[in-house]
Amino acid sequence: MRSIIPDHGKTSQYLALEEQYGAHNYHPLPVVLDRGEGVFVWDVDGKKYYDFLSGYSALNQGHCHPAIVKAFVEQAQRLSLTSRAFYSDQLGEYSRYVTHYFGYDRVLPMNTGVEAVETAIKLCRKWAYEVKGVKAGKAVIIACEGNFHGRTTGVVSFSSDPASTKNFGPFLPGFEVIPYNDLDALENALESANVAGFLVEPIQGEAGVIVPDDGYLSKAKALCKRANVLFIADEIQTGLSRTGRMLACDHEDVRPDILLLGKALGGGMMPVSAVLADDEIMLTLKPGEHGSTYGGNPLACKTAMVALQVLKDEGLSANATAMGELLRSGLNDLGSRHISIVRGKGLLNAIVIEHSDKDAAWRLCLELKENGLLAKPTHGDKIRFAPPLIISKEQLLDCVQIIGKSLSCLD
Ligand code: IF1
Repeated sequence: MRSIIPDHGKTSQYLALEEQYGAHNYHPLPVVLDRGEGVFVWDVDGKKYYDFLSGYSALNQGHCHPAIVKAFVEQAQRLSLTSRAFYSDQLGEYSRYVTHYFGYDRVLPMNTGVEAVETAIKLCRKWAYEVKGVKAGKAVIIACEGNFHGRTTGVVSFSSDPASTKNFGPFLPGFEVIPYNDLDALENALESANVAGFLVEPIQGEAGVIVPDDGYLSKAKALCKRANVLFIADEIQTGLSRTGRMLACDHEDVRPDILLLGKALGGGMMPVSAVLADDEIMLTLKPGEHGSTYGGNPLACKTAMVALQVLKDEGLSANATAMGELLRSGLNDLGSRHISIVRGKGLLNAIVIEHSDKDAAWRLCLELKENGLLAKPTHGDKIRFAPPLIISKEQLLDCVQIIGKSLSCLD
């Protein structure tokens, strides 16, 4: 067990409970949180931390945002779920709001991010057979090496990460995986008439915040358009102001044929995801062909509308841009020999740790925790730095100081 269980009374009691009664599908940092507010969280022993993970970018608006909580509580006390067997007063309002917000004809509401990805796969295949004219059962969707689109068996079918695939087969056919950020590979893959879609993260999050070359997204979209293939952007992590624009695709003025949103769409309150597309694609789905018990529930609709409005009202894209530049320059100015790369866009960033000890990134995260900042390694030597987008300049500089101080534990 790599983590060092602290000897705080309460903390170790909670760690023991999860150790004994929970599945061991995660290896969390040994900290037990019981309160969140804005960029801060507190543990059960009353210690305060900066949250530099933001619930994997589900907390772009910060913890327990007052306006989002208010809307959530009011709706929860009024009507939380109707199922789609009946209409609700919130779904129509939300559908108009979110389609106008992003400029699409229609929205299909789901809950988790991976459900939005699975929905997009079905929608893309449906469109391929009924509009493009691909031979029945032959549709192919192109994905990228290093992708992360969720954890269902269908979606891990095109994962290149052994931790996501080992002993979970057999897998869903109909996918071709090509190198990320490689337009020649995409052009070659698009030569087949059976290709229905290209599913891509504008920045690969789990892979360690891999930012593709400028122009990759716009050229990829042009190649897809020329091949009559749907460009499907997974903006579940990169969207909603996280990279300094409302969508990461906006950096290159790319309009996805199918847009996937999740995480912060729920304002950190509950899972809310969405698939957005125009009529030609979305109306291929007929009643009874797809759905979900909670998809489009009134509580999610109300919460998502306020979560989206907060992004605009509080100028979170601009703040993510400014604070991201400050963070990357601050980290580079530390001049630490332990940091080999600082990369990211907006407030989706990562550092790569250079050290002989393979557990160095983990040890650094333990030291950061002791110094009041929570972050966690991804894929061993990378640490994602993704605070809530509401973070102030003073708070950001305080965090850079904490990171600088903590790096000495690797000397
Ligand atoms: C875990 C990180 C991973 C996502 C993109 C779809 C989904 C995700 C681009 C699925 C989810 C989460 C899942 C969580 C860790 C976190 C994550 F990059 F954000 F850190 F794994 F890559 N598309 N990402 O990032 O959304 O079904 O989870 O709502 O599984 O450990 P979901």
